[in-house]
Amino acid sequence: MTTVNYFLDEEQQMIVDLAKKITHERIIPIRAELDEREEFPWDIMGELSRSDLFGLYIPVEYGGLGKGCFEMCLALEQLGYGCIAVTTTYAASALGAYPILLFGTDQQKEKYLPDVASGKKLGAFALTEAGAGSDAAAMQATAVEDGDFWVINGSKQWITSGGEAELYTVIAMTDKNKGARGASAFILEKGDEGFSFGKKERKMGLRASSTRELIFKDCRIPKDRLIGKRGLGFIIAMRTLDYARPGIGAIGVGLSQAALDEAVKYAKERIQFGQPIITLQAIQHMLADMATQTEAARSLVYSIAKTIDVNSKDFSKISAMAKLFPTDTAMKVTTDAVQILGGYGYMKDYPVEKMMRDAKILQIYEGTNQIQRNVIGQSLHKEYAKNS
Ligand code: COS
Repeated sequence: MTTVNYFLDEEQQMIVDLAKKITHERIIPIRAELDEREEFPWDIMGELSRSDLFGLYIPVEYGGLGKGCFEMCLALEQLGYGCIAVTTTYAASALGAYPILLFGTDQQKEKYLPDVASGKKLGAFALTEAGAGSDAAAMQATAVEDGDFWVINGSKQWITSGGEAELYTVIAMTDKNKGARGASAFILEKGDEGFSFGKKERKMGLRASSTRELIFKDCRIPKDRLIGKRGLGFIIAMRTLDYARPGIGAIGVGLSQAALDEAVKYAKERIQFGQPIITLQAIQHMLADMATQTEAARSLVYSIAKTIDVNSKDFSKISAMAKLFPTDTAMKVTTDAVQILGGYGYMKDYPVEKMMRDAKILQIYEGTNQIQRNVIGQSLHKEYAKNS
């Protein structure tokens, strides 16, 4: 049987094999329990840390492996096959570190990146607020200069790894009347005075990942915690999301593949009308669409991630595509997997109900899929205006 060959080199294949091993040996056996107990996956984070995967995208001089967006996507796909709550915890650490990696000073990189690369410290990214989701520029948290310090006030909502992470990239307004140009990015450390956490959210899916509010009350941090320049915060946040979104697509590919595999396995075993249901054309057509869409999503993520690694200039549009299609696909494929398993699929005895609950967040976080369509649409508008 021929499968699509993506011609991975030796190192890339090693990354895939390593992440696959962790998924099958460490994640799949306990994912239902973690989900049920809403338990943060510290043991698995330890395993990822020992296997050097936390440093995949971090340059060698800061203790990482110096790989790119493509290798990150390969790892995220394999881990996403096992459990996207665990994988999101891993990915969120990168999201927290990207602003420092992309815009930080040498001192900031030296101080913070080695601990993220080793997995000793988890990172987190804080942009969203209660009243500022898709409209990120509507944020209300403020940072005011006071001598050698910045004083931060306000809150951030639904922050992945909130309370568990040690490092937080926080976007706050430094010049409220300047809109998106009035935001700045800061590094916050767990334990900073005036920085606390709200209650742990209870969620439909992604239950092993911790989601919390961050609360800042006259939180004073040294001046050197500013990332990049004052006023660059919104752009830093958008560039960070540009880098991270293909990874969310890759998680969607892994989840789709897992749901497809479960559906095929079940359809071969389930006897109705005297035959395995995989012999029924109605089921075959569903599986054919699920397989084709999953492969299309994988091809899209891989080719876009490779493009980003080679040409890292203006890639908002393709990055949004790499998030949009695979995550809509994951929602569809997991829903169809539940349908194929029927009553069994709706029960917790099979993994597909968790997969379907988990899939929903992929269409919402790191920019809703409506926002991805906006980003793509606005890029097209600009491109065609330029070319006409
Ligand atoms: N890279 C660099 N700069 C960018 C950018 C990007 N990807 N996207 C926007 N900008 C710049 C714009 O060029 C503009 O700069 P100027 O002031 O120099 O013109 C500035 O940022 C504001 O851009 P825009 O006017 O498009 O901002 P909006 O407030 O209309 O924001 C979007 C629109 C869709 C870009 C934004 O609100 C968004 O992405 N929302 C989703 C947020 C999100 O993903 N939340 C999840 C949080 S993480 S779980």
